[in-house]
Amino acid sequence: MRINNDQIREYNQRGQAEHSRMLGFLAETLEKRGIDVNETINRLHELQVAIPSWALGSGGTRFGRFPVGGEPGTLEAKLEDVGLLHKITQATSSVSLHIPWDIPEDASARKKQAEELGIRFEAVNSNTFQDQPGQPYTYKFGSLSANDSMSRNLAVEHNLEVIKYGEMLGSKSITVWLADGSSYPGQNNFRRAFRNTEDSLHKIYEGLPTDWKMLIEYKPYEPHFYSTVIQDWGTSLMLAESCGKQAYTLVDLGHHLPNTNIEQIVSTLIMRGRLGGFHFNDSKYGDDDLTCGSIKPFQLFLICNEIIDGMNQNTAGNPPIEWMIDASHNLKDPLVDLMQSLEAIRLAYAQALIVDREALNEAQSANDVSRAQEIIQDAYRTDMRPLLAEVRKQHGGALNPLGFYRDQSVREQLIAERGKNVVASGL
Ligand code: RM4
Ligand code: MN
Ligand code: MN
Repeated sequence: MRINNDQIREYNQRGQAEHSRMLGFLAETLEKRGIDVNETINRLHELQVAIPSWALGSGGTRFGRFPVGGEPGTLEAKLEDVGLLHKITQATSSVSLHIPWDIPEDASARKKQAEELGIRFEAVNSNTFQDQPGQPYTYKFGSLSANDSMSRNLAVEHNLEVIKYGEMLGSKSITVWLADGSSYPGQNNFRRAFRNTEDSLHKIYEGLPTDWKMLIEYKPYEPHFYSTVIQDWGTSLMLAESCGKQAYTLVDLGHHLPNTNIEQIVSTLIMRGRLGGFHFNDSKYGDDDLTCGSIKPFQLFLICNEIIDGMNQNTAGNPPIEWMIDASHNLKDPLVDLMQSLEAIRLAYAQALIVDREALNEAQSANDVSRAQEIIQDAYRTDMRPLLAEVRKQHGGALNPLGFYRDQSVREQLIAERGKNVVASGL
């Protein structure tokens, strides 16, 4: 289904009076604080977050999956959904594919379709955490780290193939996430697993086009429960440095043990110029893949704060960070959930943009702890939502994406078009 500009315009007109009132108050408040509202609007529009192709259907847990209906059953339909999201939110101008869940059968047609929808292809993701039908060697005991060289080679070949697909679509990066690890003490040799992984990554890196990046993700546990080969940011950074300049660490918010100070990790990686990508989600316990900002919005804000501060200085020449949502939707309508995430990310970013950095720097230098805390919390407690609505409106999006989505009965229309039982590929 397609949404046209008139539908959005008509919807926005209905909310315009209330929007003007709220925006007027916020703009005045910000200007009094010496903040350039138009510049903030432009910076917010630049924050475009990719949608992963596997997040457009209902995600399951290992206990079950409850499809929402009208899910996109093909890559073409998935792109349509991302186009739809972008049309409404103006905040997600790219899509990230997972191969082989979403092999582009006709790459040029998909590329053309994406262009028409105003979206492009961001990082491609390899998948060596599942065996594919008929696969000659298993990943059961590891892929890039496997003791069996045949499994390792297969995994390397798969990653090289994923790069080929990405090239056809115009992607410029590959994300490698490994499920490799062990579940029992003594099951495997840590150093051998690390060296095998390093060696395999080098082979993939050799096949990386010169204008591409390799993003290496880490995760402390799951699916293995005793050890993970790339368990943390330090291990990922070591591997990235060992591969070369085009390799970076990717931070997934759900891939930390409880209470880890993620903002500090982000700050350190930018300082070294190695923060390549970001997977947004939220969690209470582990890799819960919940809606961004639903559990720890303050943490999200603090992370954005470090990103903005780090990238303002950027002495190590960290490249622009690749943003992506990496969530799973097992209760909510995936499109609604994604819109909530997009809003939460932009809100945290908007609040971080207005931190009074000069005053903060002075307070820090003077060891004025309470003043520093006030400055941070002052920004966090500013309701920037009217400005987010304004950014969207200026670029043709809906003042209130969720309101618009419900008003136009988008899910009902998708169900009518695609049927109740179609299920999207993914976890
Ligand atoms: C992993 C990791 C990867 C994602 C898979 C589906 O936990 O977050 O980024 O591709 O899940
Ligand atoms: Mn991830
Ligand atoms: Mn994850």
